[in-house]
Amino acid sequence: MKRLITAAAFVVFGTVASVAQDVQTRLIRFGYGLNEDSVQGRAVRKFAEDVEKASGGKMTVRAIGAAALGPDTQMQNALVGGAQEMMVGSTATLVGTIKEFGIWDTPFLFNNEKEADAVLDGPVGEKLLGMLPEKGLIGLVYWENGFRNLTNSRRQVSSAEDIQGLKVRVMQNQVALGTFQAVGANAVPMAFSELFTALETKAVDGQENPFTTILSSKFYEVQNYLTVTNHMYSPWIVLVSKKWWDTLSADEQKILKDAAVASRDFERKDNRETSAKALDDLKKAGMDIAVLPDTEIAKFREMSKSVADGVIASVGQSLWDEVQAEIAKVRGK
Ligand code: KDG
Repeated sequence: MKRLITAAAFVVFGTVASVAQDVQTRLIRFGYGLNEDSVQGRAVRKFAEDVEKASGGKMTVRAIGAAALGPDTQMQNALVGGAQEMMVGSTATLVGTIKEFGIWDTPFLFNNEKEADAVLDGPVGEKLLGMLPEKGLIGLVYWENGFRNLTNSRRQVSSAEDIQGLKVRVMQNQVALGTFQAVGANAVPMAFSELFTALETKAVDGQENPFTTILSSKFYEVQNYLTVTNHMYSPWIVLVSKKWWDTLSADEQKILKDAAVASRDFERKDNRETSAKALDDLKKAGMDIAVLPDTEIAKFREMSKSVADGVIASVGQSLWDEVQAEIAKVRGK
């Protein structure tokens, strides 16, 4: 009798276990644009560890950094075509496909990370993720690139006027372009993967990115001046090929979703904990660092107000109002 119960128990638990793990052997090529020693690289490796653990080693994530699989736009196309399974990159390069993502590049949209997290992880952030499947992409979560700051090789920027005439590389969409045109820069849209060489050859004078990205990309080797502006908050987005996603079981999709959420929290924490040290390391690397005075930030805000008008015209008043309402909920607390 005891053997019968044991055998029955094995069948039940064995079946339950096999049902809980409807997982095939999978190789997931996960591309990203920053160097391996970066917040992006560390978070992709964290994601890989969690996926492999949760799948009993059946789902293997191959982290491929430094834009080895191409710039963000090329990786996005590879995901749509099913030639690559996953990537993390800028939402900025999605704007050509889904214009609503341009809202995240509005200058001075968020005042702090708390607002960014609440809006990106809230109903509006989810609404924009919901627009991706019809374009062949699945958006799992937002990570953090962070608040962007200006570097250049020509002069320290101590006023909004000092930006005038600088040839500044910007992300490839109209919002980022308009932001720096509004303050008189000669703004040049360019893929991130081409940026270091463009700075090194002086094809452009400067660029703008968060401290951790400036450090991990070694921009201090080709940029003399860093001006703290915090003019824009940039999210990253973890994307999956829909063509490939649709071949996965519910258990496999849950493993990826759960690991994506854990990697989001890990990456944001890592970025925030290492940001101050990154600024210190940039100073130690010899960069001339200044903070743009509040009076000049106010001028930057005023000069770039027209950019927000352009965003509203592009994404619609309704979505803009939804974002503002979500921000107000956090600001009000
Ligand atoms: O692949 C790296 C880019 O996704 C990311 O760094 C975007 O901030 C970005 C930029 O400046 O292009």
